[in-house]
Amino acid sequence: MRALLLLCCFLASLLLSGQAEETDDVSEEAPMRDRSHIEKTLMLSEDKPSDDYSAVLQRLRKIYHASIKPLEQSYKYNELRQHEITDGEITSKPMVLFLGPWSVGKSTMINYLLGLENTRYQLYTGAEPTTSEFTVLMHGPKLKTIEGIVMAADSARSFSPLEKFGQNFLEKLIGIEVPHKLLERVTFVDTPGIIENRKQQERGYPFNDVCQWFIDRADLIFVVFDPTKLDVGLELEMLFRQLKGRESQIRIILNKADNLATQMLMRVYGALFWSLAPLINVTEPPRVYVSSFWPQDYKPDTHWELFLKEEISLLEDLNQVIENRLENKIAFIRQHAIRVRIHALLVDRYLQTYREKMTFFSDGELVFKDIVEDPDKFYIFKTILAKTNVSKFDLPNREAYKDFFGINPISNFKLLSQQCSYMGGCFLEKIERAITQELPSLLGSLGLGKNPGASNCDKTGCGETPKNRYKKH
Ligand SMILES: Nc1nc2c(ncn2[C@@H]2O[C@H](COP(=O)(O)OP(=O)(O)OP(=O)(O)O)[C@@H](O)[C@H]2O)c(=O)[nH]1
Ligand SMILES: [Mg+2]
Repeated sequence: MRALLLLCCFLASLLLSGQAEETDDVSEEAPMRDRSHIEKTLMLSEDKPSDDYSAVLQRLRKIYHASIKPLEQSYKYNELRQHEITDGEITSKPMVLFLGPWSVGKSTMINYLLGLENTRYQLYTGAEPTTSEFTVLMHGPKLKTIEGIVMAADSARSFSPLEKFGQNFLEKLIGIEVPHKLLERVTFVDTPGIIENRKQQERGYPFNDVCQWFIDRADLIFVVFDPTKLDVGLELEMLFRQLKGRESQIRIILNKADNLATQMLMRVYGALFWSLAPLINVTEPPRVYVSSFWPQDYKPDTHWELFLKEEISLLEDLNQVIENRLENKIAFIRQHAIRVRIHALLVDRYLQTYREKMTFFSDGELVFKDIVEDPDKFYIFKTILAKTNVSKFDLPNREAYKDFFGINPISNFKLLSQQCSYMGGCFLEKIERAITQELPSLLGSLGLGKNPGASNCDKTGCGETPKNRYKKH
């Protein structure tokens, strides 16, 4: 069966590569597309000092260390969400992530946006599955490749937490430093394409977990499709499950639209929505860009004006992310702080309940097991909702606390009321001050705090759920 599948794949890639010879390859003579709209939309010729925001980022780092991290560590938040924030992450540039099935043109698109094709910097592309590494394209003074193990060892970079995915994965991680203007403002991440009949374990590392790590941190996520790969299999379904909660960062790209006649394109567009609809659970449909992101000139008998407009819209979208990078970073840290606060309140509530139920003769383990098994019987979550002005949509999954307390016995924790010091104040007060005052006023100091009430939000009552932060075109 397996041999048959492999044979099919081989034949399919032969067929595709045959096609590619006719249509896909960027031959020497193929007329190249004018790139001026890219330079113009991304304002690449303008000299923007890259470190003019560093003062704000330093301030943000300080708030995080002084007001958020103590509570995060004290209640082991990292073991609940596996999300530890490093300094590198606070000061890092916006990340643009490319995901999608194999051979849909992700690497070609990165080459095109950066103008890398036919240079020694270009990413390897081809009609068969080509990219096998998570490739991070960053800015650097000269072309340099950095091994995954080196990237993970360098705590100044935001990639050091990736070490936890193991050595096998680090061999599949590669950094490329390129002296390119756009990379002074963003970091691109190319990923291996999804192959439906490949099992996770065949890759030798937890592919889905790694994807999730990048998804959680990306500022913009391009999910690329091509007209020949619209079917949704288990792997892609899994990917969309992982994208849940990041809907405002997702942009769907129907690439290689230059390959199709208009009528066909309309059908394919409809089919794409039809396949994706069950996977995307939001009221607002995702933004879909239909174009061809490669350097060859648009074919004259296609709707090239539309493709060009779509391309410019996508570039404007990218520009927005660059422009909003500080607001997004502050919003991201604030959202993290809100989650840490809720987690601390919950652990505190579990602990209070445990102490209330304990008598001199009770078996501590049994009493706590009872509470963890059925927290609703003890009104744990309801009390948090009623007393602390937390949105019910922000409450974490109850089941996660069974695992959490499985590895962290309740006796390891102190009550919130005991986490105060004479000089430093209370951990809870500090994080609340960060959420309601310090972070909103840092946002306001950018001159962009459009919400006049932002700095007086009543305890976490405002803006708890992230807004769609990017303008749509
Ligand atoms: N006609 C057309 N072909 C394209 C376009 N973009 C990419 N291609 C071709 O599609 C093939 C696959 O491109 P890649 O960039 O390697 O695709 P990928 O998504 O990175 O693939 P993996 O790394 O295997 O996941 C190459 O032969 C490209 O020349 C496009 O806009 N139009
Ligand atoms: Mg690729």
